[in-house]
Amino acid sequence: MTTVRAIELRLISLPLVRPFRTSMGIDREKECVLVRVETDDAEGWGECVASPDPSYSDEFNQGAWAVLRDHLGPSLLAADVPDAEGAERKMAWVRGHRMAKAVLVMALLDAELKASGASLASRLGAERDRVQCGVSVGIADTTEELLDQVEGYLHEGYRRIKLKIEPGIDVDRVSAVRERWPEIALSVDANAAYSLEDVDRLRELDRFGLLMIEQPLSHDDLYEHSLLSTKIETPVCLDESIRSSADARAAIELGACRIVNIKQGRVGGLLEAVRTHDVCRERGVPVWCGGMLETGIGRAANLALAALPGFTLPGDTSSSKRYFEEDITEPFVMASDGTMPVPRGPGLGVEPLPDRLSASTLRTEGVARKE
Ligand code: NPG
Repeated sequence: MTTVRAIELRLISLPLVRPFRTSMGIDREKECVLVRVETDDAEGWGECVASPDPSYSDEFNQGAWAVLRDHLGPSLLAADVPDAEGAERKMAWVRGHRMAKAVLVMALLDAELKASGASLASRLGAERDRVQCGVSVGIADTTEELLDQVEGYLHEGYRRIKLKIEPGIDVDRVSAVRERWPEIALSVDANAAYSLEDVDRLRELDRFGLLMIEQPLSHDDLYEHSLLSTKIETPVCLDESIRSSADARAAIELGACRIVNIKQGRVGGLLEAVRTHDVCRERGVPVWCGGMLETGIGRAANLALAALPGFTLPGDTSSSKRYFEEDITEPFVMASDGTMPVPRGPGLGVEPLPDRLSASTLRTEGVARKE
């Protein structure tokens, strides 16, 4: 049992090394909410995966800030919280807002584990000490530029290349990459940009031997994905549509996907991410760890999660330098064999560097106790 003494919210912004274009738009910097909690025993950090705008999901930074400050934070502040599962239960009265809940789960787990000396990886049930890394390549202005980027990433050792696609910037680009590198593990991600009317176009991708097509159709339509899955050969992987372990179960039972991307923030936290992993594993469905351009805080959590046994495909867990000139933690570095070590220290195993943190902070606010 511990008491949550203080919760501090912090909005930070870091420039990205290169703009990241997807079918949803272009990100030029990483802006996100960090949370620091203080309990009786220790301090813990969490990173919220929400973006500045609600294009990937219905959550966004200012919304997460408001629900953390006015609802979720006060539910935990000054409360006796037995552990992170207890915190989940105390927050369960708030419907949705999974990314906001997830950041508190992460920060409380970090504090709890720092106090006990255990690593997040061991707490979650990790079985590996290194994970396989893939990289997600944004939509480039030209095919030549895309080929140059892919070449650079392959040279660094990435084990899987994922190409962002959208209607019209798809078959030709994939074809060019496949022609140049016939053997690499290659996948595509549409971020919900297609509809069932595009089935002929999507079928054209079948000839490239892709590992998967990620989230081709609407972010909230399992049924249509189940129909599409019978019409194309490329395995469908779901990302946006899976917001909980129950969603994963429904998607698998409906035949809506054959692979699941797990992002702890999207499903409401690291503990629900483990449940989602378990649901998939029991059904023989491979999972991999998605990425949301995280700083070192969220990256540490992703690496711990990706070390669980059901994560059999390389994740979007790339080196810090693929995103940032300077991260807010010590940078994560992928080895030339395309693997990255899982942090082993207590809790997340990383700390924000004070000068980097203050240089990137846009604003901070403490959660106030409810009268
Ligand atoms: O390497 O962290 C990464 C980026 C991986 O493509 C990636 N993320 O749709 O999964 C996605 C996409 C994303 C990034 C979505 C940021 C939302 C925000």
